[in-house]
Amino acid sequence: MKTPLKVAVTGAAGNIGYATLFRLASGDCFGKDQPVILQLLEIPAGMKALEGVVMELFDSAFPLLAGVETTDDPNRAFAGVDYAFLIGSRPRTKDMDRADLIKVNGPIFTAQGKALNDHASRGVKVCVVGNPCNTNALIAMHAAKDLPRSAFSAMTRLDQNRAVAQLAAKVGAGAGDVSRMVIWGNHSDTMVPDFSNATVGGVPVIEKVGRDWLIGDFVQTVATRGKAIINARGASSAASAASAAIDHVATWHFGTKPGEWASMAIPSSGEYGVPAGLIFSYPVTVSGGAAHIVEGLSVDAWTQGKIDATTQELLAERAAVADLLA
Ligand code: NAX
Repeated sequence: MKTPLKVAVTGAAGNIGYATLFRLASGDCFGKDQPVILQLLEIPAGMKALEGVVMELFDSAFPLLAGVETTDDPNRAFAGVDYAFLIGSRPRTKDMDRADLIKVNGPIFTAQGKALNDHASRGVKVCVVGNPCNTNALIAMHAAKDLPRSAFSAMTRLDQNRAVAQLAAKVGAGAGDVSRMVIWGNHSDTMVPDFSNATVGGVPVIEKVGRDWLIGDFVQTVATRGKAIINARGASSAASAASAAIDHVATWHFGTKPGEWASMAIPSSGEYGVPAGLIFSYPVTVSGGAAHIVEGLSVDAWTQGKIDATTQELLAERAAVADLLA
């Protein structure tokens, strides 16, 4: 039996946390032979609900679940962890704009970045889901002075998965037939779904469905899918967000398949003209636990214009939290 991996999940009693835990415990993320110890963080008000979640985990009798701990103290939640899913944060309410959201959630990620710095495994890998996830990852990374910057990422995999599903449905293929469909930039309305290298069954999607649909309905549908789900379900995406978080971390753990790309928001070193230091979603390959930005792609003017806009948004978000990055 392998040594259990220690996995922290914050906001563990929330909607996405709830959906993530059962996938982790069943081996969907780290493999069907890899035990896990779950270290679950909630705020004090969430601890009672978390007790119920833990009862359900127990009742599922998962063979791979080697332990569950719950706490409202980030220092305990992150003790020795190999992976951390930072999901918990305050959701945006009707009276809040994005700037308000950044202000209320930023300090959470300063505290959690410090706790990761002081207590996590030196090889920890952190996936930030809580919004605004790129900028929250930036804040946590700055607070974790002793961890490598490469320990931090934010999730744009849900946007990628949504795009893949739309393409597959349009051509009547399976999601597994779609390759190299990637997202650039921020996880927000300014995200850039980049279909220019995407293929279905090895054929470029542009040939299959035409550019007009791609730059029109397709991009619009992907960018506004979150709102469409809220309108239909009366609640924001949860199971699909959890599934994307599992995909993101599984790719980080196992690597990309030969020829495959994934989307991960990771610290920029200036690639494709993006200011260094921003947490920016790029097409990546992953091997040996390290994400490598796919370099040398030619970016057309339409895509570049959108990359510039999403970059400007991330710069504005960074400016709004400058006090947390000192
Ligand atoms: P919920 O409100 O259902 O759950 C959030 C949970 O976090 C609650 O249980 C709350 O008690 C807990 N929490 C709050 N502050 C905390 C803290 N300081 N430490 C630990 N736990 C804390 O929200 P949910 O639907 O689960 O969404 C969670 C986050 O994911 C939100 O910020 C949401 O905007 C974001 N999303 C990100 C997505 C992405 O693609 N990156 C997509 C889905 C989702 O919108």
